[in-house]
Amino acid sequence: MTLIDPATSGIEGSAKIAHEAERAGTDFILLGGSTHLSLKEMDQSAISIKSKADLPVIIFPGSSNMFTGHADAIFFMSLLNSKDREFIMDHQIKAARIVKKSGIESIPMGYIIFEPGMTVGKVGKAMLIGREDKGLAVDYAIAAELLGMKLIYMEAGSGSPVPIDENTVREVKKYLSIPVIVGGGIRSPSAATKICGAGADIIVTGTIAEQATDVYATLKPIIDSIK
Ligand code: 1GP
Repeated sequence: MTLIDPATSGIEGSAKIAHEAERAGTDFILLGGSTHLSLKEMDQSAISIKSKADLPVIIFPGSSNMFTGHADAIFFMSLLNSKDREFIMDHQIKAARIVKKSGIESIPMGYIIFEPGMTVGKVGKAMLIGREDKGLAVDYAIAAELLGMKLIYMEAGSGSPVPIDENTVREVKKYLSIPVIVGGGIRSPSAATKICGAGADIIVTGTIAEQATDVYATLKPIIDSIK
């Protein structure tokens, strides 16, 4: 999946990244990831992305204000290791009616942030899980599955210097029946293959596409390495 944050890439820039990412073989666009996006910006970005790419667009919300009916689905997510209930349940309560009424596919997802956590760790007031703390990672992941969540997202934080340790991913996968997404700091085919080799079902990259002068040439080798 390719994460696009219109707060960083702009509306036209977001559509351009989506188009190039699609050519490179990405399967989904994740839209969001920032807390600074207005609903209008979300609407315009989703419309613009969909005009340039045929990929499904999934909202990856930073807050309850980021729901656009122009996307195909939303990760209805809970930041499970936040110490602030705002990110565990309050945004979800605020967004519930509008999401339900829209009829858009809502995918329940357990979001777990690992060290170093970067901006999302700070903003989300996460009690960060150690990169190699397999025990705690497994406990969170199983709890999410038992709560009925359909996906687990193991996040190191956008722009993290290193991804989550692949052995932690491997351990989590031993216990889960639901798919695992891994993101944060994945920038090379070797990092991608290590994490997918450990059992990750989906990987997310954001920063490399955002910063690339040639999005296609940057993403293609990574996507090819895991498909
Ligand atoms: C952020 O995991 C994603 O939620 C992507 O991280 O920007 O480091 O690729 P990067």
